[in-house]
Formats: sequence, structure tokens, C-alpha cells
Amino acid sequence: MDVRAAVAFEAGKPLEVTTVQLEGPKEGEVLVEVHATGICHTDEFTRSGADPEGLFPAILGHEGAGIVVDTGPGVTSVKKGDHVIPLYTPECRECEYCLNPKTNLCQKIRSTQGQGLMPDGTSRFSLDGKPLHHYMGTSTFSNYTVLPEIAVAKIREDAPFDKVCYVGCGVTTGIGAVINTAKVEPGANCIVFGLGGIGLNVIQGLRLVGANMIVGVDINPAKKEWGERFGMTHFVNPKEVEGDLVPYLVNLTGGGGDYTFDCTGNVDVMRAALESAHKGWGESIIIGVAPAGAEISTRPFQLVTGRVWKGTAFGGARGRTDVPKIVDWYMDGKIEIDPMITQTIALDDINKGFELMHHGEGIRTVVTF
Ligand code: NAD
Ligand code: AHE
Ligand code: ZN
Ligand code: ZN
Repeated sequence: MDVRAAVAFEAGKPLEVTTVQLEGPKEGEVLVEVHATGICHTDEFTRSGADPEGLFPAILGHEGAGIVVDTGPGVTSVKKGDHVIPLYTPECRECEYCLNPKTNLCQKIRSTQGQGLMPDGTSRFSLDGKPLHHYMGTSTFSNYTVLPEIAVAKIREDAPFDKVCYVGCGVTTGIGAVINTAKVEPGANCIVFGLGGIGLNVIQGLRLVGANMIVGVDINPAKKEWGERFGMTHFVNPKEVEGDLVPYLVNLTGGGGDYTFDCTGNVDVMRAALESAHKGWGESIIIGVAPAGAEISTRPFQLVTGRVWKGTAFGGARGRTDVPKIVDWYMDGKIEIDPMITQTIALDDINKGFELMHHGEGIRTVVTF
């Protein structure tokens, strides 16, 4: 069938919205009509050429929501008409990883997903007979996409697509990093670096679990108001700190953060986040993804003296199990999404969404179809 998609033809170039061809779902796959998709910084990371796994031409997008409109042979867990959120971290419930409670990183289809292909090693998308790569197994910058059934979470039908698409990455990543990865206790002092679409969800996760100090750090002064809106108690703009940032934060928190979070993808910030964690027990969680070739460093003494460095993908969430619950939290008013969605645009205007991100304007742009 013909579908409308934003194609990343080359690294560093704007996306091109055009008509491409999509084959129907094969064994174990579903066809989803995408109703909305957010634009996450990771889409920009790949579009820009910074992603070592980036492949072109590809249909990017991984923060979607829509309706199952067709199912391939053998599909049992979802049916036509089901409302779903695509999962870039699938949940097969039978691989070695799914069976280990210590991880959410289902590996059932990871190798083909990383090659921009469906699990059978082929692509469903093409243009003029030439294959286009899938992206993160989701390719939500298209009004229709095909996904393995293990890569969709069924959600309630009264949830608005143009809001809950954000649960497909940003909301779950931020809140999940607090609850699943760090397992933050009530009363903890925490520091969040980078108050964008992910960092603000870390902040609202910290508010949810009853953290004490919630310190937000961002170089964009406009983020002070944003952080406070979701529970931040203190704002620090590194550009306004005299002297080094780390001792400033350690002093502000009375010894360092019990938990610190990097939501920037900048390896220097990751180091500052680790080193501003409390001596003896502070844990620092890396959420941001760093460009090809970038590496983290610190003095081993930082770890010898009890700080812990951890990372998280999709907030440690098991998508088919946890995503429907997070949608319920939103529908029940336990978490906020609406105010973070600062622009809703049409697919034809998708490059404007990337420009807004570059200018640090707004928090999340959502494309509706
Ligand atoms: P964003 O662009 O919305 O926000 C980034 C924020 O970081 C901005 O507010 C920016 O001003 C701030 N910032 C930049 N440099 C800074 C610095 N030196 N010090 C302090 N603040 C700084 O991006 P986002 O969508 O929130 O994504 C954040 C990061 O998380 C990206 O690297 C993204 O790829 C990554 N991410 C990871 C996962 C995961 O599963 N691990 C999931 C989603 C996003
Ligand atoms: N391809 C990059 C890494 C990108 C990355 O870490 N992606 C996160 C999700 S970011 C969502 O916005 C993730 O899920 N990682 C686990 C995985 O298996 O990809 C690189 O550096 O190669
Ligand atoms: Zn994302
Ligand atoms: Zn699995």
C-alpha cells in the first residue's frame, strides 16, 4: 500500500515527506495506523549522523500511538481495532533477558532491529522498489507502520493518541528511570541534568515517589519555570555558577545527590552527574545517548569511594506490561503529559519540530496524522 512518511535519506539532511510503499504484515507482525508520534532527541541524534547505528535511507520515529488495522498469520496477543503503543524495547516474555528480572532489554529481535530490518531480515518499506530501513523497530514517522506483535503494547481506547504517544518513549524513560532503575526512596535528594522531554519526566517521577530535594540543572534559563511546574525544588544554571559546578551541587545538597540523572547525552555532563552523587552511596543514572566515538571518564576513586554509575534504556520498563499501566496513571491524573506537549503539527511540517528542538523552544512536539 502507499503510505505517507518522512524519510531520512541522508545523515544531516532535513527529512523529506513523500509517498512510500509498505508491505502488509507477515507472520507474527501487525499493521498499525499511526495517529500521533512525538519527536524525541534520539530521532535528532540519528538524523544528524551522530548515531553509530544510524542507517540511511530510513523512516525514523519511535514515540507513536495508533490502531492495529491488520494482523499477519499467528498473531494472538492483539487484534484489529486494538489501540497500541509501538515499543522500541519489545517484550517477548521468553528470551533469556525477558526471563531475568534484572533487565528489560528483550533481545529477541535486537539484531535485525539494529540493522533496520524486520525479524525475517527484510524491510516492509520501499520507495520505487528499493528498500528503506526501519528505525528502532518502530518507524512512527509514517501514517502506517508494521511491527512485530511483541513490539506493541495494548492500551485503553479512551486514551488520546496525541498525548499518550509520549509514553512510547519520553514519559516512560523519565519516570521509569526513577522507579525501575534508580528505585528512588521517599526523602531522597536528587539532581537532574537536562530539563528537556526526558528530564522533566524524571522530575515528575521524583515528585511521584516523594523525593526531598529535586535539583534541576540546565544551561537554558527558560527551563527553571518548566522544572518548577513539575516539582523541581532548586534550579542551577551552570553558566551562572562561579567556580566548578560539582562542588556547588555537592554543597547545595549537603554532600551530593542520593541519585543523579544525566538527561543530556553530553559525556562531560555525565561525569559531573557521577561526581555530584553522594560519597559512599550516591547513584548516577545515564539516560542520555552520546555521539559515536564519545566516551565517559572519571577517576576510579569516584567509584572506589562508593558512587555507582548506571544506565537505563526505556526507563527499565517492560513495554507490554508497564506501558498500559503508565497510560492508566495519566488517565487517572497521577502523572501529567499535556503541558509538556508544546506543539502539535502535521507530518508535512515535521522539520519544524526538529528546528524547535534545536532552538530549545518548547518541550515536546507531536505530529498528528
Ligand atoms: P531535549 O533536547 O528535549 O532536552 C535536552 C536538555 O538538555 C535541554 O533542556 C538542554 O538545554 C539541556 N542541556 C544541553 N546541554 C546541557 C548541559 N551542558 N548542561 C545542562 N543541560 C544541558 O532532549 P530529550 O528528548 O529530553 O532527550 C535527552 C537525552 O536522552 C538525549 O540524549 C536522548 O537521546 C536521550 N534519551 C535516552 C533514552 C533512553 O532510553 N536511554 C530515551 C529517550 C531519550
Ligand atoms: N544506537 C545508539 C544507542 C541508542 C540508544 O541507546 N537507544 C536507547 C533508546 S533511546 C530512546 O530515545 C536504547 O533503547 N538502547 C538500548 C538498545 O538496545 O539500543 C548507539 O550508540 O549505538
Ligand atoms: Zn526517545
Ligand atoms: Zn524477550
